[in-house]
Amino acid sequence: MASTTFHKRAITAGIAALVLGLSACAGGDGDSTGDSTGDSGGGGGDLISVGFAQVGAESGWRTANTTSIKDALTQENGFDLKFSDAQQKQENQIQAIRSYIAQGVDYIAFSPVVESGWDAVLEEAKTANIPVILTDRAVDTEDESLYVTFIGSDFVEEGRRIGAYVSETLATEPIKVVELQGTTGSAPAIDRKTGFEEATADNPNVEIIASQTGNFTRAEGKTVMEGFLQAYPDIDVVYAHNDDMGLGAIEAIEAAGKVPGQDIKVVTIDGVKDGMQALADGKITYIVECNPLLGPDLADIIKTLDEGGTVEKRIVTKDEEFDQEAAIAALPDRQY
Ligand code: GYE
Repeated sequence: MASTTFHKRAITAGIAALVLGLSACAGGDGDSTGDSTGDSGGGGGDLISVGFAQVGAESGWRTANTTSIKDALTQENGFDLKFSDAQQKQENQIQAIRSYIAQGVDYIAFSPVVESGWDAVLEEAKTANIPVILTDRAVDTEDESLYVTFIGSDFVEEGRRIGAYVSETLATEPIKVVELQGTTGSAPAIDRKTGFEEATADNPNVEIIASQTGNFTRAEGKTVMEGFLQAYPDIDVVYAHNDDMGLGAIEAIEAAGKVPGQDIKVVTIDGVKDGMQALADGKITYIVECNPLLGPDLADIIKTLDEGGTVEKRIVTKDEEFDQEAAIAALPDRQY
């Protein structure tokens, strides 16, 4: 597949040079990080054009991820990046991908907001000979030829690791756990739930009494937690699928006159600055990291493919985990 890609780009490079020559007088200096409807010209014949369809700006993780992508896929680094924000809506993402196909970009990369429902648009990209790279989140498809590679964390493993911490450290006596799930139907929400349940299944002290989506945002995490606090007076642990929902839950816990970290323990996934600060302050009790800095690897993958090379079908990024002491040590050098 990679060599097909290379040929396609080699051929279109010739055509692009012609088109650029003709359209140069039309101006269009091309905002390389403009939205998907921006002009498709964009700076210079031998740049690799990449359409990136981002999920949204729902969390600190996402903001760090977007910065990483934009910082890596610069013109200086050989890229013409077209970037779009789908505001957590699948239809917006599909529209952005279609627009990248229409513009004839060299590569498409995206982080699918939900797992299912991508086959049709990915078929269109395949027909147009545009390689697709999944970053961060997976798609659920039977046809693996619809994408070149998937780079991102192992979300089931993240759930398992936080579950193991809860089971081994917090559940030495019976505990009641509430779960704040990520976006319904998204890979990280599905997988982090699965991993946590797996790791706590054989400990009868762990009882998950409620589980609801907070859509990965601080505001919704807070609202859902307010409801949980009213319905269940005896919550011991909050398992939030990301830091932002955990931080929203902390606001709700404090507003209810309880002390996070003491009356109710909060454990989360991500490890962004605000989460790590709350861990250092004792308000969050444990964090399993999810590394958002995927930009440099994405740039490498595309360059490799562009030179006719091949890449692994699945590239798993490494994540650490932090308690309070580790968070205090890590914070001064934390990049995001
Ligand atoms: O954990 C969450 C974000 O897909 C791994 O999406 C990502 C998740 C991340 O909104 O904060």
